[in-house]
Amino acid sequence: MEARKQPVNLVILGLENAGKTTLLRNISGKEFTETLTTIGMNIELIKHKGLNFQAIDVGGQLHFRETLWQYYATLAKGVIFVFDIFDRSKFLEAKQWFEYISYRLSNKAVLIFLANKIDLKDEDDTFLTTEEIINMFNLDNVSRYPERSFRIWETSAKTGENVDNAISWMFNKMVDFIKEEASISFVLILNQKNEIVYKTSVSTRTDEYESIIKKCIIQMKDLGTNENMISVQDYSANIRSEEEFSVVVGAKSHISKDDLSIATLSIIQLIKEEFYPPENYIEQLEEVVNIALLQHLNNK
Ligand code: G3D
Ligand code: MG
Repeated sequence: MEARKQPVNLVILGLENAGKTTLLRNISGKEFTETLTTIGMNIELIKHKGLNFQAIDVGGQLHFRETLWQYYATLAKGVIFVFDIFDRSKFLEAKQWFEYISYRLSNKAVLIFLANKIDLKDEDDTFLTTEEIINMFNLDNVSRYPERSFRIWETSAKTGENVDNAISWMFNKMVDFIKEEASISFVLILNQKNEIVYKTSVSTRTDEYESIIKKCIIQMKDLGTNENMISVQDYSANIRSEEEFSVVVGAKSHISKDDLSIATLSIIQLIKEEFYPPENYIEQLEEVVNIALLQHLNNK
């Protein structure tokens, strides 16, 4: 299936005529690079800010498309559901698709609902109000999902009204999730005397286990090992001890040990290359750590 070759980041869904193609054009400011029609449905792709946006017409019979939707729902980092606020007649069909997708979406995916074509409100008063849409689509329920980031936006894909706001909101939520996933909870740098010369703690107080870590470093020196992975409370900490200094990186335990280990190593390397011994560079250590972590995350 051709569509599978494309990394899925952001999926734009909605019935035909909802405004997806117009939205893509608005986001990218141009025509799209590629259109796939191989699987009996129209898929349009653009790349924007390093993300792949795919617009797909939903509709027709659900069970024909089950596999495909399973695939999108598990991989998408964000879903934009577009609904034409004048399309009362197809509201039930749209609702069926919206529910199908929102229930299967990963908890960490960001979901936005675009109540689209608001520029036509002045000419025609048959539109569904946002309140009606929230009730009819049960949107209050969706936003109550644990961890779910969800919001409804009133947009005009044609004039661009609110499109930037909606997309930016979604981007920011996605970046938050990515950061959180890769999140490092604390970093400690210790000098030769095993004194802490730098510490940053994002989400936790480290003083409770600083003594555990220090003891561990002493043990490591006795044993002649220079790397160790320990668990303290619900954190994993990777300790690397060089001759003259040590670096400790801690994260919530669900993070892969390899990732943690590479993060620690990146900091060690940067210190060795340019900021050695670290106690002479106290002012710069914050930046050293950030640069090292960023490089590490970029290489992932
Ligand atoms: P789709 O890709 O979801 O099928 P399209 O929908 O983007 O092709 O849009 C369907 C029609 O609705 C198009 O009309 C498009 O111009 C119009 N449209 C989409 N979004 C808006 C909007 O926000 N406001 C208004 N007024 N029209 C919109 P045409 O006539 O070009 O086929
Ligand atoms: Mg289209």
